[in-house]
Order: sequence, then structure tokens, then C-alpha cells
Amino acid sequence: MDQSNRYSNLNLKEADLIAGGKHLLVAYKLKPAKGHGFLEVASHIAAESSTGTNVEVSTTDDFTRGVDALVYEVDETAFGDDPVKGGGLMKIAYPVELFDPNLIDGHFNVSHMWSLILGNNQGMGDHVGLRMLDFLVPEVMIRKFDGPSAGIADLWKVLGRPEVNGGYIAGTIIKPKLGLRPDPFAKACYDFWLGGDFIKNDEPQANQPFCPMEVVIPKVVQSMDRAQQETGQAKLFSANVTADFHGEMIKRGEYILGEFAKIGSEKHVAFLVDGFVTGPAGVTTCRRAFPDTFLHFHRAGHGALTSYKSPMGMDPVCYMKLSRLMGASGIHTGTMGYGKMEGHAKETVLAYMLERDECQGPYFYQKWYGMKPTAPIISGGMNALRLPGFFQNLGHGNVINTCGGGSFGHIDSPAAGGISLGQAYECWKSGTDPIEYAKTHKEFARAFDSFPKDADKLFPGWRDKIGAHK
Ligand code: CAP
Ligand code: MG
Repeated sequence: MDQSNRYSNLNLKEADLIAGGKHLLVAYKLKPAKGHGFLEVASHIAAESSTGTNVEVSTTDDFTRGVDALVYEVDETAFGDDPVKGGGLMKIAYPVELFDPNLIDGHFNVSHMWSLILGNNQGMGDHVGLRMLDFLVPEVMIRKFDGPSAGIADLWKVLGRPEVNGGYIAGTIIKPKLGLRPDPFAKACYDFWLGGDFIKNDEPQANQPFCPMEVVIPKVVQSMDRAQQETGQAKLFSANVTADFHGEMIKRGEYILGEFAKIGSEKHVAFLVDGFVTGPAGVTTCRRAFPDTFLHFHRAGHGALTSYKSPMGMDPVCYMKLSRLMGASGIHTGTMGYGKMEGHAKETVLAYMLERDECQGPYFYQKWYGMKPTAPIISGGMNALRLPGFFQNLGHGNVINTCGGGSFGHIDSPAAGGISLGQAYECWKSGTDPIEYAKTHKEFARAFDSFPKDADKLFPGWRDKIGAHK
């Protein structure tokens, strides 16, 4: 059934919708299935995402029609006819009335918003591709989402740095991903903290029988205490509190904070939440139960939704926006093509959209109206050699960077790995050529010997230029 006469109005002007401030606007890439018209399918999507279904129903009244989501712009040939990347552009205006304020405080929840703008419409049979490319949240909604509470400024404060532009936080992930028992785990923490600032659990490290949380956390606390005393520097630990049940998450968080409080370092703790798999409810549980603790949003699994290889799901920038609305203090934004995960250098918008109060997205200019920023967390195949190019591309180093292989793969020690990361930042910040910088900075130089394939690719002829460092 063609519902375009009800669920589309191509006379609507986007500028008017934005000025009116009463609609959430969403841009999609749509590829209709064979035998279905573009506007017909776009309108069906608007129906299924708001007040309709695939047939007219007798219970519809005038009020219902008044809150229909409406297709207001279409461009059927926008993306060409490539089987995966092809399709047309269409935009839908969702009335704010459709969204769901909490009973307890009137705040909006991301789960509900997501269930509308990218819910059933993903499973419809009359398209072969529907991907959310960007969305614009009006001020009236922005002001009702939780947004972040703690932020990177709190971590810079713990590190004794300025709370604005506090700079690069050199981090790692305890590797191997799984399999270390408490003593080797705590030793790995101590060894890295002698050179770096920040350690995170890897995303699946939690309470495994071979490394119970209530055995390993006290040992990590001891490692932090020793490293802080020996270096005279504050150290940070991001502990995984992910759980299916909010009671378990709170139990884990309270336990961890209690242990670090024994050395007066409860503010040196961030909570790692595997936010894709636990969903907005898990993220919000942590955000609200521990508002003073940096909420480290790990996005393991997000690729199923955000991979550029897919005609479905959403572009990563949309996922970043959802995480800021949920209240992530920091989220993994990928490495913009400089690391091992999918991405490209033009993805700087993923960071800018998180950290700025206003940012031009792919289709909409988003204002955040003072909502706290979410820090970009840069991770995935990174090491000291890849960092200068990354910083140059992003334009700043106000990020948390976690290098697992890049630290524990450094041939001298995890501490040398950590030091090499900080040196990479200083190298970029000073505008020094990395080869020249390596001549006077041993740990950075030894990163060349540690990751020779990267060195050959990034700095051809490096061996002759800096010589072998022993
Ligand atoms: C990186 C990592 C992170 C990924 C997540 C891993 O380890 O710990 O989970 O970076 O990807 O398990 O692969 P390495 P993203 O530093 O050893 O690569 O940050 O893109 O979400
Ligand atoms: Mg990991």
C-alpha cells in the first residue's frame, strides 16, 4: 500500500523544521527492493517508525495523524547504484511528541528513541538497504537527555594537569586479552604504569574464574600504589563493570571504588562499560549510579551496526551522538585509518561531534547547548610510530589513547612502551620530525625496532637515518 500521501510532505522546508525546534530530523540512505518505488518505501518507513503499519487501521484519529513522522526530502539517485554503497537519500521529521520522557525525571531515553528511528524499519521487506547517516536533535530534546557527568577534565585534574586542553593520556590495555591470572595481571599493570598514565581492562576481562575480580583488583591497587610512589605521578585504571543486571553492575562498581579508596585513589578509577552489548540501559545504569566516575564506553560489537561495509545500520557518527546523549564520559572513536580497525582520515568528525558544543555533521549542524563533552578514546592497533600522523590529522591530542600491542609489544618493556607513547605526543606537539626526535629519545627510537613493518611503511630508510638503538 502506497502511504506517501499521508507519510510524506515534500513541501516541508528543512530550515523551517529546524527553526521550529519541534522535530528530530533523520537522514537515511535507502535502497528500495525491486518493484517498490522510492517515495513509497520511504513513506512506509516513516509509517512503521511512528504511527502506522502496512495497512490503514480503523483506530486512527486526527490526533494520531498530527504526530505522523513525515518524509520531507528525497533524492533517489544520491548514492548511485553500487550494490552496497548505492541508494538514495531521504530525510524524515519525527515530532518530538513521539519520544518518551521518564516517569521519574522527565528525561528522554536513548533506547526508546533508537527503537523508533532505527527499529522495525531495519527489518522491513520492501527495502534492501536502510542506513542512518546523521540525525539532528532539537534543543528541547538535548536538554532532556542525561549527557555526560564526569569527563576527561576530571582525569586531567587527577593527573595534575590543566582541566582544559590537558593533553594526551598515554594508555594501554592489559594484554593478552584473556588468560592472565591475578599476579601476572597486576605485574603487567605495574610494569606499564612505570611509563604510562592509564590502563584499561580489555573488553572481556572481568571476573573469570582464573582471575576473580575480588582477587585481582586488590593486587592492581597495590600495583597502582607502588607505581604512584615510585614515579611520583598519579595513575589511572579503567575497570570493567559491564553486567546484564544493574544490581551486579552496581555491586562491581562499589567494590572497585572501595578497593581503590583504600589507597585514596578512588578518583583514579574509570568504569569500562561494553556499551554496545549492554545497551543504553546498562550505560545509563552506570552513568546514574556513579556520576563522579569517568564512564568509559567500549563499543565492542558496534561494527555489526556501523561498518561501512553494510547497507544497513548507522554511520559511526550517529553512534557517537547516541553515546554522548547516553552520558558516556569517553567512547572509542576508532583510529581514523591510522590503526587496525576500519576507518579513514576524514572521520575526524567522530571526535569533533563528541567534544565540541557545536559541530557540522554529514547532513546536520548539531548544537549541544552546553551538554558536557565525551572524550575520544583512540585505540586499535596503535603504537608510538602511528601516533604523530594521527595527531596531525586530528589536529590535537586531547584524547585517551590505549595501545595494547603498542605497549606490551615494545621490545624493551611495557614501561618503555608507555614512555614511547608520551614521547610520540611530545614529538608531534613540538613539530619535530619523528626521525630527528628518535635520535634523542631512546624509547621512541626503540619503537622503530619494535614495530619494523610500521617503521618501514611510515618512515622509509629509518635504519640508516637513526641507526640501531640498543
Ligand atoms: C585494542 C583493543 C580494543 C580495540 C577496540 C582490542 O588492542 O583492546 O578493544 O581498540 O576497537 O581488543 O583490539 P590493541 P575500537 O591496542 O592491541 O590493538 O577502539 O575501534 O572500538
Ligand atoms: Mg580490547
